[in-house]
Amino acid sequence: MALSLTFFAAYEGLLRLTLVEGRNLVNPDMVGSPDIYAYALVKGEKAWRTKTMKESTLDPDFESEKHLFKVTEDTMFDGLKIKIMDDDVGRDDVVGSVVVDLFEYAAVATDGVEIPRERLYR
Ligand SMILES: [Ca+2]
Ligand SMILES: [Ca+2]
Repeated sequence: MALSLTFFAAYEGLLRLTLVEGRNLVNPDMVGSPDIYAYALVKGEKAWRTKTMKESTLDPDFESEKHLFKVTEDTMFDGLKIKIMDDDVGRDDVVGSVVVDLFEYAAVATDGVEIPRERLYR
């Protein structure tokens, strides 16, 4: 009898996202400052939206708002999508968005993940 066994680590579990702050964001409006809120999504899970900041700002402090997402091996590949939005009457503007590759952070707790402004695309 011959056999082969290969162990693959399963990337499945709970992902805790803590939103800390945004700094020096690109203003989607010609005048004034945007009314920032954030929106995060893992495929197959209900999207999560923060409250809109009380004051208009390009340097939002998210006060470490937290949310848990269930991640499966399938949805792991799609990553964590985060959008920073400007609350408007009618259609909201996108301030910036990013897809975070979850494999980079699999199985370890990672604090202080910086996403440079250049990586936020609109
Ligand atoms: Ca706007
Ligand atoms: Ca607005």
